Amino acid sequence: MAAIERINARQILDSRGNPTLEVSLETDDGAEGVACVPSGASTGIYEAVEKRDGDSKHFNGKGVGGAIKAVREVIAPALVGLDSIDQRGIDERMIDLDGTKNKSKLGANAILGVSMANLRAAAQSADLALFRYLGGVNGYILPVPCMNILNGGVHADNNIDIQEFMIIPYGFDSFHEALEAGCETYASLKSILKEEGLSSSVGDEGGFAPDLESNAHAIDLLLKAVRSAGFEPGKEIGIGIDAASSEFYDEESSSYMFEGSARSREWMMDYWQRLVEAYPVVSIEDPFAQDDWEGWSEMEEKMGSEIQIVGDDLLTTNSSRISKAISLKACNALLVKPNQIGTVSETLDAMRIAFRHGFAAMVSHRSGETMDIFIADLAVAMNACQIKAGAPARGERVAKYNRLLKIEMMLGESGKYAGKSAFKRASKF
Ligand code: 2PG
Ligand code: MG
Repeated sequence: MAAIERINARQILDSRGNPTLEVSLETDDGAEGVACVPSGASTGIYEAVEKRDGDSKHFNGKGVGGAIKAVREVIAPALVGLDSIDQRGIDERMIDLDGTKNKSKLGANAILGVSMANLRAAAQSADLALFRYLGGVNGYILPVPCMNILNGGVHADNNIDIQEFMIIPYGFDSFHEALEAGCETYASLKSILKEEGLSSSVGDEGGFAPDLESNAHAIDLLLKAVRSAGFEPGKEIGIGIDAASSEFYDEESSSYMFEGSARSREWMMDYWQRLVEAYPVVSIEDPFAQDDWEGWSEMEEKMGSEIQIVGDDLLTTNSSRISKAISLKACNALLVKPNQIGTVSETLDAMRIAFRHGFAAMVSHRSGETMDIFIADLAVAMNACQIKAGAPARGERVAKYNRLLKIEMMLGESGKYAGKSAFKRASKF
C-alpha cells in the first residue's frame, strides 16, 4: 500500500508556447510521480475536452488555471488516502467526479495529468521503470519509429494539404539502427531541399515544411532522401502518411478541399489507391474525415488487406468508437493518444479492444508536446510495435526516441525490434 498523500498542478508551456499542466503526485512511502500533458492542433471532435480558461487577457484564452483548480480543489481531496497501485480505481473515481461523457467538467487535461502522475508514482513505489511496471514481463518489443520529416496541413504554413509524411525504418535489426537510418535520412532531406532551393524551415513536429507543387512531390523528396542516405525504399524504409483529412473536409459541400479543388469521396479513394500503387506507402492515417464512415469502410474493403489504415480522429482512443469501427470494418489500426480519452486505464482499454480484433496500434505524441516521455514506455509496455513522435529533431520529439534508446539498453538481449513484422506491406518489398 502506498497511499496518495499530496497532488498538485502548475502551469507550464508546451512546445508551441501554449500553457499546459504539470502534475505531481506524492505517496506516503516517499514516491513522487510527475507528468506533463500534451495538446493537439488537428483535434478530432470526438476527443475528450481539454479545459482552457478562455480568458483572452492571458495566453489568448489558452490558460489552464481552471484545470489546475480542478486538480487542486476537486480531484486531490477525493484521491488523497487512496492506494496508488489501484490505477483503475483512481481513474474511475476521477471519471465519476467529472460526471460528463467527454470530461468537460474537470477537463481531460486535468484528469490525464493526475492519471499519468499516479502511474509514475506507483512504478516508483515498486522500484520499477515505468515500462516494466506497466508491461510486466511481457513488455519487450521496441517499436518502429514513424518519423514525420515533412510537415503540412495545420502543422505548417506551407501549401501541402497532407499533414504528415513519415519515414518508417522497419528493415533493420534493432531500434537504434532504425533510428540512426531515420536521422541520416532526415539530414539528407535537408541537403536535398537546400539543393533544390526549397525551404528547410520546420513545422510543429520538427519536419521540414517547404512549399511544393503537389502532395505527391513530398513523397518523391522523401524517397530521394532515403536513397541518398544509402537506404532502399520499401525494403528498409517505408512511407507513412497522416492525411488528417478532417481538417480539409468541407461539411457544407461534403467534399475534400484538396490541392485547390473540391474533391469527392470517390476521387480521394482513387487518389489513395494511386499513391499506394506508385510508392512504398505502408500506412495511411485519417484518409477520410471523422464522420465519413462510408469512405473508411470502402477504403478498408479495397485496401485494408494490403496496407495499414489508421484511425486517429475517427477513433479518438475511445473504446466505443473503436467498437463501431470494428463492426463497420472501417480501418485496421488504432492511433493511441492518451489525452484523446483522458485516463491511463481507458487508453489501455482502447488498446486491448483493438488488439483483440487484430488491429495494429501506433502510439502517438501530439503536435503540442512537452519533455514527458510517457508514450515511449507505453509503447514498449503494450508491445504496440509502432510509435510516432515526430522528426528526429526538436527536444520534445527526440526525448521520446532517446527514452526508447534507454529502454533498448535496459532490455538488453531480451528486447526485440518490431521491424518489418509491424507492417503488413513491408514484407512485400
Ligand atoms: C495527429 C497528431 C500528432 P495533433 O494528427 O496524428 O501528429 O497531430 O496532435 O495536432 O492532433
Ligand atoms: Mg493524426
